[in-house]
Amino acid sequence: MMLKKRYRLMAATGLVAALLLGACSKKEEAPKAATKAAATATAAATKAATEAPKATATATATATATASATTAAAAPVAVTIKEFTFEIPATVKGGEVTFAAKNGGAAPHELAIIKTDAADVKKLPVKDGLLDESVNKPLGRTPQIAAGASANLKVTLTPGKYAVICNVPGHYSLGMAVPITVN
Ligand SMILES: [Cu+2]
Repeated sequence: MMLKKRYRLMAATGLVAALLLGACSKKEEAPKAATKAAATATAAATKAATEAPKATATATATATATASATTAAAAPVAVTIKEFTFEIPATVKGGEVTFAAKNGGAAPHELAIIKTDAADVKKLPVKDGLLDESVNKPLGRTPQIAAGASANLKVTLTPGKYAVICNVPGHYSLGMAVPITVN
């Protein structure tokens, strides 16, 4: 809005200057200089008028893009992984969810999510030192994340109860599971 106003003002000023200079040239009979000045002012006014819609269009496009990005995806859910737990919000909003996981621990970890109504998500069936994924199949998981590194996991979650777990051998048995609720 401000840009548009400024350009309009500039265009108007240019036109007025051109008209005044044009008028003066007749009175004072200095046609060449006045005509040249008028031409320059007119050109400036035309340029300003041409550029004004462009500036407005760009501003509008940026605003639209920002608005759709906001409605398309919720902000990522920040997760910090530690030995042997996850710092994660207890509830997240359903739909397309992005977990932005940072490994703040010393060992490699992963973030996997399973659907479970279990009262204690640390006591799910285990097999060979792992959470038994034939019983609780992850809906999604990050690759293994090195200490200090980050990874995102994008999953579509319907409302209900879930658990975020790490199934690097031995980690689940060390209690690496945290319940979360999706609203
Ligand atoms: Cu782990």
